[in-house]
Amino acid sequence: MSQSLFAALQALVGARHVQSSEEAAPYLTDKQGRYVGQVIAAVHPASTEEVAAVVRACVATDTPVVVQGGNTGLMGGATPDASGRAVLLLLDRMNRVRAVDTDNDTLTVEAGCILQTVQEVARTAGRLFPLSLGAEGSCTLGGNLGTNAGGTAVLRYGNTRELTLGLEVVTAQGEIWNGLRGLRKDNTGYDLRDLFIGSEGTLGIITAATLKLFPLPKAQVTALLAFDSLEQAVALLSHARAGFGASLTAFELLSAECLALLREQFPDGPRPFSSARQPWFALLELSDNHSESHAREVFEQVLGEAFEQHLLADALIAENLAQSQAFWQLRENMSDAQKRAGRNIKHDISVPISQVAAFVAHTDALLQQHFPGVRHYTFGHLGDGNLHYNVAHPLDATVDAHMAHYAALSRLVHDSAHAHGGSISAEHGIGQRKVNVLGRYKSAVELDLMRRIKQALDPLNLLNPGKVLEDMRP
Ligand code: 2HG
Ligand code: ZN
Repeated sequence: MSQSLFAALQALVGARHVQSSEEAAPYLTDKQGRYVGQVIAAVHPASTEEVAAVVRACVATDTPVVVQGGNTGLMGGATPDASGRAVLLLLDRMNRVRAVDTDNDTLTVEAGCILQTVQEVARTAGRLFPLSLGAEGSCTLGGNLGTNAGGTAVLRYGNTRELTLGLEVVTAQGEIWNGLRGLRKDNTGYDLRDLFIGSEGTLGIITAATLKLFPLPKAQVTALLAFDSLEQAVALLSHARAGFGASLTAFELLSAECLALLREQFPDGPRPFSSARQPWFALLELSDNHSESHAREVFEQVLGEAFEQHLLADALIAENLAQSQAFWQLRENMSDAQKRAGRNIKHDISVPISQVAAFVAHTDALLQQHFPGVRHYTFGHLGDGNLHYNVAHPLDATVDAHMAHYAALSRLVHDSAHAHGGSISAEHGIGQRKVNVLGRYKSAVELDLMRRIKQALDPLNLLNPGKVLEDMRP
């Protein structure tokens, strides 16, 4: 069976574009090195029609289909299981720009485009595509859509879902839905677009999208702020939202522990505030559609008021692009700094911004009580109420001993986020990592609705089985 499917796939996309499990090894381990899969084949179709034909061949042989973008996800959502039954679909050959419409401020691109390329295409057209995240040099638009990626500009522009007007999708039956509409208003029934976005390849294969473009800002001001407490950072955020309005484009948090880790892991990197005593820092960015001088004037006024009202302890304002990039480098290196320091227990929770300080105080204390000595690396998208509440091993324990507590420790963190009105995953999705814990936080009604949607769209349960929801194969 699998031999004839392999040959059928070769006939559909060309023998050069079908790899064996051994040849596809780099795609079969997730970024964290936690999951390792096996496949019948990895297939690289060149067009939507070829994707549809591959899906039909898989349906005919009852073969699961797992789609993968840049393999930068953190939840194992794009890694096939170890059974070797699935076909892995890679859209790297589908990286064409289909249309740029500057009057409509839209861009239509295929799912295999690298995010950075999408940003560059927009820039060349004199526009901004604002989705921005650490992995942008290697993650793909398809992966961003599949996971409803967030990143560092959500505060101003929203998640991938808010940046998308239309989609092209290959269904679980191998049909093509052309929903590439460039409409900002369309009330003609159920919103299929928003259903496919964030479904992690479990409801359909997104092959192209029509994206929203924005004006390129004329000037940006970046500052690194220091705070005496998290409450103070939250109060400053509120002040900055009121003062800057829609010009506030980023508000990213780093704890003092994070800055210390960055200095340790990137000794040649930037070292702002290296002798500061404050426990919390935030990277603030303001984008201005007038001019550099206007941006700085507004910035200084709002920050001046903030100092008067004791809403911050200190501020470093980037004087030029190089300094601004250095501040951003700190933030973007944070995930890698932790990776270099060894495995840790990661979270991407969100809570209402008004609950952030209470959540951190409560959860830090709880973890010290149950897992004394664990080290907290809390950073992330404070402007969205989304924290990477990551926990590293105590210095007197091994990484392995710490990782053995993964489920119990995460449960405390997730329970705490839930109790503070939050979510257990604001950004990284469910993948396979969180499938088993989802039921604890979603009501039976909500889970049942999700299962019924999955059954309606993918009755044979062939699309990325076992991700988001437990594997529903009989
Ligand atoms: C980030 O915001 C990413 O840098 C990764 O979402 C977070 O590595 C992490 O925990
Ligand atoms: Zn993040």
